[in-house]
Amino acid sequence: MNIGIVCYPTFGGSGVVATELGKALALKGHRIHFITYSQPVRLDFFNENLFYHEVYVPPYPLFQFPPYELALASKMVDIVQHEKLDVLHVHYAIPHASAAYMAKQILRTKGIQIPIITTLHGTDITLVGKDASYEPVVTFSINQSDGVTAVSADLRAETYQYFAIEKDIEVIPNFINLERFKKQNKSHFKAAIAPEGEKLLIHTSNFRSVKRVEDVVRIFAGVRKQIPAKLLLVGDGPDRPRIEKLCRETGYLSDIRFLGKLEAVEEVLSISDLFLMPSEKESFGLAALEAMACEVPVVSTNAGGIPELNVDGVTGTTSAVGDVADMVEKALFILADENLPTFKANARARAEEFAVEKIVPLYEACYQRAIDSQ
Ligand code: GMT
Repeated sequence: MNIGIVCYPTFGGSGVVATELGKALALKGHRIHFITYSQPVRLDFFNENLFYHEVYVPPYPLFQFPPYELALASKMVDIVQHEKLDVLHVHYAIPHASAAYMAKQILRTKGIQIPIITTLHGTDITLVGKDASYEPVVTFSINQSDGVTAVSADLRAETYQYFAIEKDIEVIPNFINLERFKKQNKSHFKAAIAPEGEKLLIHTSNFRSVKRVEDVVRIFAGVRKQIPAKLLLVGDGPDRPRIEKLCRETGYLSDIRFLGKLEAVEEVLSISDLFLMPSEKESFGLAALEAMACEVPVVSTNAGGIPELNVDGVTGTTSAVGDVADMVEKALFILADENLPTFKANARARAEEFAVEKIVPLYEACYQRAIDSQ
């Protein structure tokens, strides 16, 4: 198939899923055309089936808000027409689904039919999309899509709850490349960070309030009071200054390291013992899946779709949002020497259920159904 993929190219989970999907499809022989405003971060290797088309928004003094959606729709029209695409797959409803709808209508006037698949990733529904400023457009463009997928059953349920959706929404979970995300031997790194054999806790995110990074620090402080431990914080974002202040206040600053936006996150995951995900909302929790693939169990909340990944008492534990005391207690239980090996093995086994090879065919089938129904 000749497939157009529209996504946010930055570090966010939706962009990572979209890019990894495109790479996996290209390796299976499909021709993949990425359409976005800058090179996707994970589009990091050459393959004869991968193409990248940059959306340029010409500046003009009149535009307080440059009309990206229009430039994107125009680019989609151009690429569908000239690269002879069979299907357009847009990731994250806002503004990609409505831009795709406009492109589809323009192409129809030229006698070209193009099916649109929209994948809902989470905040496009749970935070941003249901805001009255966007809701009518989000509802309309989801209903106008030829196929709709959501990354968890919880996100599908929430979409039906908050929007008047007439379409079937198929659940296709996040997936993982188990070749890249596996436990690597990084014992020299572990010896440098935890020379006394301290337990290593880790959190990766974009440091936005929905991630509740303060709770990460509080959970760590609770664990650190009981046992020798270190905390690795990967990523960056708007809450970082507040988090640094809180780290100082705990008195454990010397046991906490901010590693920034590491690309090879699998290397630090490989030396970690426990992943912390105390999110307020999380449609799936791709970061937790990456950790689990590297044999790192997860202490998380039971928010959104997280329990569809992290099985309470098996691959880690789940707690109510904000219940730091419970998460401390459960972290200490998992980290106990007699429990940790079982949790680690279970985490990897669960991650294997989300292998890229198992999930990508679900998207291929979804494309084929949409193409056949035109
Ligand atoms: O987690 C984020 O804030 C980024 C966000 C995105 O859309 O880029 O991630 C969402 O999509 C990921 C991929 O499908 C999911 O694994 C994340 O759980 C989801 N984040 C939230 O729902 C907060």
